Amino acid sequence: MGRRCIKILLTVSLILAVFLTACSNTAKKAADDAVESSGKLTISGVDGKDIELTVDELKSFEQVTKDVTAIDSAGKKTDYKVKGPLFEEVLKKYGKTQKDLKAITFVAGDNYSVEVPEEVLKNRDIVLALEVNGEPLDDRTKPVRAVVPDERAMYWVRNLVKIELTGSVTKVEANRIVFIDSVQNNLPSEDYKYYESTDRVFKTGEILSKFGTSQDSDTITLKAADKLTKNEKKENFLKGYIKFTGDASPAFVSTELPVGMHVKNILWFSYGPDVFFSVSKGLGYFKNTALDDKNGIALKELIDESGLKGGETYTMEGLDGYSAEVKSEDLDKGLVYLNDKGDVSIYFKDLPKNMNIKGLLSISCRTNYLN
Ligand SMILES: Nc1nc2c(c(=O)[nH]1)N[C@H]1C(S)=C(S)[C@@H](COP(=O)(O)O)O[C@H]1N2
Ligand SMILES: [Mo]
Repeated sequence: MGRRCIKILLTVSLILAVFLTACSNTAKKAADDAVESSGKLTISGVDGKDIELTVDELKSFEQVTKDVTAIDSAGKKTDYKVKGPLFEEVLKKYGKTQKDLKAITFVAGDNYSVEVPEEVLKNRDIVLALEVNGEPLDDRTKPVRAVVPDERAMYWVRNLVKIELTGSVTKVEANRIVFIDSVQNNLPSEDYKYYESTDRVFKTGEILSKFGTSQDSDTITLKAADKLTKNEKKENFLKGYIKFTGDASPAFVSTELPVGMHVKNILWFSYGPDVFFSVSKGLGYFKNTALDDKNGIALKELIDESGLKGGETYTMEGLDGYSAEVKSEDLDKGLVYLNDKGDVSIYFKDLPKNMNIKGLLSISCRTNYLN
């Protein structure tokens, strides 16, 4: 073998060595990618079908990069740089736009879920983030993190595995207010460990079945004193309790759902035509109204907040079954307050005393009374 031959052999083995290293790197990278891309995102209800997208498929859409700030319920801010396709781009492929959707629900692998309402879909971008701060998503967060810039972190769902394109949320008109403060002591209650304290709770199913008039809606709407309004699936709501003593009460809590799905400081929640209202929360929410020697919530404000409209007369009912009626033109003479025993009470200025009720259970109106 000549010198020249050895040189060729060396060159060939060098090329081979480089080639082999490259090969094994490619193999390793492919393996990594397989792990990273293992998750799938399902979009359900696309013209009645479910669509499954792998992370690789999501990467084939145009990728956007955004600097975003998350704000949690405590007002804490965190900055991120996120990268991934826009939900709108993905929908476009199936001939849809988020602007036409009434609501969607993000569902995570850890059972967290949240409905994204129409106003958010109309006004905000939704990034299906595949990278945060230049890094692939961690185990708790992959395959996708939903990011909705300028909306609360409640919508920034980690471990996003499904997006349901829910049909229209049929809104039933409210026609009855039931006071949570009045029913809480008339429902079976139990102890509930809430962080450091032990508070009292009743089952959500109890209040709906005992005091609700209709059972056929599949959504509950909750409004908190910080103005957060959210819809929850009945199925999830029934997994929990209303905590009516201690911090943040009334609160929707559940040991079966992630804490992010709890709702603190409930002003009201509605189910079908019934609005379950907290007077104790309302006292801090509305400006104080004074009527003669009493302080509380103007009846008109309470009725407007609850969305009861169009009634000619409103029927007030006490826990003891006593009832009285008030005409709509007299609503501004009424005051709802808690008396010295903590009972929900109603008082009218310059109207017959038999309209004043202690232990007020409900106020209902009949719409289309004349039709
Ligand atoms: N999968 C999943 N995503 C989730 C939650 C959760 O419990 N599970 N909590 C949500 C809520 S309520 C908030 S405030 C933020 C918290 O985001 P962080 O963990 O990045 O601070 O994530 C949201 N996304
Ligand atoms: Mo949260």
